[in-house]
Amino acid sequence: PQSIYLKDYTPPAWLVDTVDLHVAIHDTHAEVRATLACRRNPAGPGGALVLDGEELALQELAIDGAALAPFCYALADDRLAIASANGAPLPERLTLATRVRIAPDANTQLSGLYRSKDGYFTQCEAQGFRRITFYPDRPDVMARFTCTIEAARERFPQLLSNGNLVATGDATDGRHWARWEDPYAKPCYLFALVAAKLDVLEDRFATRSGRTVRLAVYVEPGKLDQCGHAMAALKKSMAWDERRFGLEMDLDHYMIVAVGDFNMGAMENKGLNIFNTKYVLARPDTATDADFQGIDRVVAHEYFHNWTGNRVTCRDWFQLSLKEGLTVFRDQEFGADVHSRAVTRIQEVRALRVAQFPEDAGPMAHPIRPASYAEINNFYTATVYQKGAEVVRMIHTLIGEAAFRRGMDLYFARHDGQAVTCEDFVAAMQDASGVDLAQFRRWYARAGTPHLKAEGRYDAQARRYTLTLTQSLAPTAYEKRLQEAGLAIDDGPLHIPVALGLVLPDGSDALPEKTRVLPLTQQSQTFVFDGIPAAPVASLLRGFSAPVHLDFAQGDEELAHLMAWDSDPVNRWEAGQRLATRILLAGIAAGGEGTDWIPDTFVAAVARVLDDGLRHDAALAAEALILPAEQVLAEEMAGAGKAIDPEAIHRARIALRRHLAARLRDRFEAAWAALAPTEPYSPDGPQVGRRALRNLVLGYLAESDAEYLNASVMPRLTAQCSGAGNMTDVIAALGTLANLDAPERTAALDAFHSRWQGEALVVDKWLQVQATSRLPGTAARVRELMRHAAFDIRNPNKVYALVRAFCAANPRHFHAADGEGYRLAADVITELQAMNPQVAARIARSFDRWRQVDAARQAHARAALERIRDCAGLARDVAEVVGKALE
Ligand code: BAL
Ligand code: ZN
Repeated sequence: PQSIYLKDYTPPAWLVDTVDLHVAIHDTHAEVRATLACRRNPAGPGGALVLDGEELALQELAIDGAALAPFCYALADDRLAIASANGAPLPERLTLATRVRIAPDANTQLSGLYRSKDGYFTQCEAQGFRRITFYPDRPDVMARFTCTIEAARERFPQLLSNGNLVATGDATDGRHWARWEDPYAKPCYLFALVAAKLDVLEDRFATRSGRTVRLAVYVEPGKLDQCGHAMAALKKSMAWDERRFGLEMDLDHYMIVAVGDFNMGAMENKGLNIFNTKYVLARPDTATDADFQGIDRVVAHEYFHNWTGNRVTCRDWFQLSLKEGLTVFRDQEFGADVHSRAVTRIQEVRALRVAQFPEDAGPMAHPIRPASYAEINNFYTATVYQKGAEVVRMIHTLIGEAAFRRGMDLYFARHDGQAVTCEDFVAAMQDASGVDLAQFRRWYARAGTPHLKAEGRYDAQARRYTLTLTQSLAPTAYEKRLQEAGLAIDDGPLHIPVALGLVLPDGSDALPEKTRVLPLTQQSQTFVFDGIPAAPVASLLRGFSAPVHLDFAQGDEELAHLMAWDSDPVNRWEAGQRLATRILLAGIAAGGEGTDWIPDTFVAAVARVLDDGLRHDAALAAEALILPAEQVLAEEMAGAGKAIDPEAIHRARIALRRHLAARLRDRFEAAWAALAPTEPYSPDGPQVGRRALRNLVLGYLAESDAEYLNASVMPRLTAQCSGAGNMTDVIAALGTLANLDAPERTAALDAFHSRWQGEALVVDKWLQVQATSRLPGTAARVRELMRHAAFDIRNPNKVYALVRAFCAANPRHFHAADGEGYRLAADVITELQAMNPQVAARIARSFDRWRQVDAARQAHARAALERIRDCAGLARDVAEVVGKALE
């Protein structure tokens, strides 16, 4: 597919000041009338009035009240270009009126206006509005919207859009209408409309300036008992944004609508967020602790977009990380403040390693502000979001909290109501802090994960520690492509904040400020620390201060010292991960066979972490006892230039778990008993950590020999599946059972399905635990489940729960030596791409690392990719992903 380039950006030729929409929903179609007050942009390139439009049946077209003769305009599949007004040149200001028909019931892409169950919903980011009406569909065209919705009253009692409800009324034939007016100019990607029968939970929030905002969470009838947590999260987010950033809600209404068919997690439409049900509905018996926390974070994220995204938006889609990286940073900070800062950070680092580092090393590698793309929907990625947040975090680290806040204030003072670039954000941070961020800007333009090599030396006589840091960043597929297109690459060194601590033999910090941020700006730089009384163990990148690969030759003893003493909890965790990774790589080299490669010191360290967790922080211990993921180990192999061996990785990881289970059984049993719940379930506070650790321990115990497993562990697993009152414990046990080849497995899965078949989100969990099972035959079971009544390929959540879980979270089966995993993925992608290209393209990303597996697997993967590539009428989304994979 054709790429578009950031360098080709030109301002819009025409601007739109106001939009008056009238959307009438009928049984067979919807009719959309749009009246746009347009004016020529004095800063634009001139020329015709070009409007985007897809799958719109044009009924009427008029300028300033006069119908346009066909010779005045050209209508193509994706646009309408108006060159003149019935022979006269277009006036500088004009009113354009269009009437189109659309078919929301046939809209399986879930972009634009579509039907879900019995209601109608919209998703306009990035380019869905052009599927509703003709419009210059680009974020730098900002207009004030009025929207009137008309539909049958009985079937669609709620008619919602952005802003304030200004009028309602009855129409003929049992129909009614509602008119909404949004006082803020916005890009059309923030437009939203809902016509449905929904229950509503209402509340109020008093802003600190004394205004009252009406809050409403709309859900499918009968689900009101599942939306209290989302409402509480919304109120917490509003209070937090006032406290931390001085940002208040600016509308009288703030509505969240939950819908079961949704491509993304949620959408920040102005005043009318539309959410995937997954991030709204929760009750202790239906949702896990992770679900509750996911709701907190996504509700906060969408709310925070009201300022970072809506009040100040993106000039073009290359700037997507301007709003997404910044808003993820904000929701991360919210998570850190309302939950545990350390645990939140550890989970972010883990997610970055599992998803973003592989992306940065694969065929779809791109910087947080890409210079080109073929399909913008493919760039809602871990890089734009998570690495984008890391880049914002690095600015925060370099300039400090107070200057960061001043930078935010300046950003809003300068750009409120504008569509701007990443450069504008960095400029505000630089100007407010006085810190030169010129070199830092390279983070926006370079793809790939930098390597940071560290070498430390201690001179006892001089009481001096010397640290030499060297950075390197090899070109990725992205840079090669840019070069082929004749575009320059700025490959100078990056500005990397390296947060360092020096941990003394007694465990204390040698530096008076404990942690010092070293600004690494050269390719290689030496830092000297005087007055260090004894040989320290360096703790580098505390808090994961930069998204890099660290290459630092520290011995097992040193890592064990950091695990025990580092004052930074993230680096205590990190030391454990590095030690475990080293051991597992040795195990992988041994084919995952035997246990000679497991040192006793590691077993002792695990025991210590467990004891510590029981005494202090169970949540941190639970994080520490999760071994590095198979995907992370795969990246380690690839980084060392070896072919990824998914079987050996899997075997080694299980062998280590079994060894720990055997050696530490008594400790695990004691922990299981000590962590028994003592109070009624709540998804907050220390309980979450205790449950996480207890379930983790149960998972280890389930790795015991058959005799102990059957006699002692299986009864607890089955009892927990059927008897626990909360989904966290139920699903932990069911997930463990799903890995066991035992009759109890089938019974538990069947019982779970019977109990929960009416709750779509819980059924997703049932699909997911089966898709991620270790057991042989999992691919066949996934195929069987695709034919089960519980599965629906048109529902993204079902595809994510079953197919994406299999492809992305079950590496051993996805990369099966016989190619069955790849064939399964190709079968789904070829079927799905015609219905929902966005979701199909996400599944296609599972092939990102196909060139890193062995030759036999590569042959199977290539065959699958070529089959997708050759599929008739292949959607652009999938064509870009597969095309880049095969380059
Ligand atoms: N803007 C798309 C959904 C989100 O990132 O909030
Ligand atoms: Zn977002």
